[in-house]
Amino acid sequence: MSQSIHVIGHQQPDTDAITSALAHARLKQRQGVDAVPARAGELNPETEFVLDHWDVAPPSLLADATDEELILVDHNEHSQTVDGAREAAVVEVVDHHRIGDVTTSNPIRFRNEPVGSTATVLTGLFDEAGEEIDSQTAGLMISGLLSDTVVLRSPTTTDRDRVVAERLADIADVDYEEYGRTLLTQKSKLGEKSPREMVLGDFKEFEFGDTLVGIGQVETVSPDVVLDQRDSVIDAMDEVLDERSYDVFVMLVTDLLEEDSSVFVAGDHTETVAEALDTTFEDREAFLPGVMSRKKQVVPKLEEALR
Ligand SMILES: [Mn+2]
Repeated sequence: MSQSIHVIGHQQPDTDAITSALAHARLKQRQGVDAVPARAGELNPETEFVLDHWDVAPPSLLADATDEELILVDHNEHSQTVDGAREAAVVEVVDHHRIGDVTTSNPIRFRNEPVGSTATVLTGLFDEAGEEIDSQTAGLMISGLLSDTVVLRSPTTTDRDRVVAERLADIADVDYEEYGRTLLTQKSKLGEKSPREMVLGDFKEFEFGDTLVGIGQVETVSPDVVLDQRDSVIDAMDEVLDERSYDVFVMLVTDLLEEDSSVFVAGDHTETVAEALDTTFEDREAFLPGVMSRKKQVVPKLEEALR
C-alpha cells in the first residue's frame, strides 16, 4: 500500500486524543514513515483553544477508515474507533486504557502503559527513538497530559506524569499550573451547549459481555450549569439510549474544583449500577464523593457488575 498511515484517536476526541495524533504523526514522520494525523470527530472547545494557542492546524477528519492503515492512539477498542476501522489494518497502538478488542492479522507495535495520558507514553517513545521534542510538540503534549489528568489532580496521575509534565512544561516554556487552569476553564465552557451536546460531548461506548454501555462525562468547574437542567439532560440520555440500543447509560458530572461527581443513569440496570458504584440513586441521580476518573473509578466497577 502506498497510501499514508492515519494516526488517529477515539471518537468524540478529547485533547489527549487529538494532540497525541499530532505528536505521534510527527515522530513517525521523523522516522521516515508516511504518517498523517487524523481525527474521528469534531474538536471540543478546549482542544480548539489548544491548537490555536500552539498555532497548529487541526488534523483532518477521517470519516471512514475502510481499507486504510491506522495507528490508534488513546484507545484500542472497536466501540470507540473511527467508522470503518473493522475493515482497516491497525498497524500500531499507543494507549493508556484497558486492553480492548482490536485484533490484527500481523504482529504490531503495541504500547500500553498505566499512566495518566497518552502524551506521557509518547514522551517515552520520543526518548527511546532518540528524537528531540521541540517546543511546539511539547506544548501539544503537555496539553493532553494536563487535560487528561485534570492538571495532575486526577487519581489516574502517576509519578511519571508529574516528571514528564515538569519536563514538557520546561521545553514548551509554560507554567503548567497556570496553563492548566486556563485549560480547565476552556473545558468548562458549557454555556452554549444543548443537553444533548453535553451528553454526547465526552462520551465512550463499551461492550461488557453482551451488555452495551454508554458512559458520558462532563468535567467542569461549574457543575450547577448541568445539574440545574437535570431533567432535560436525563431526557437527552433516554433519547440516546433508545437510538443506540444501549442497555445502560451513565453520565458523570465531575466537579473539577471539589474533585467529586454527580451521576445520572438511564436504562434497565439502575440497581446494579448503584451497587457497583456504591451509591443510591434518587430520581435517577446520585452523588459520588472523590470520583473524578471514568477510566479508573467507574469503568472497571461497571464492567465487573454488568458483564
Ligand atoms: Mn487519554
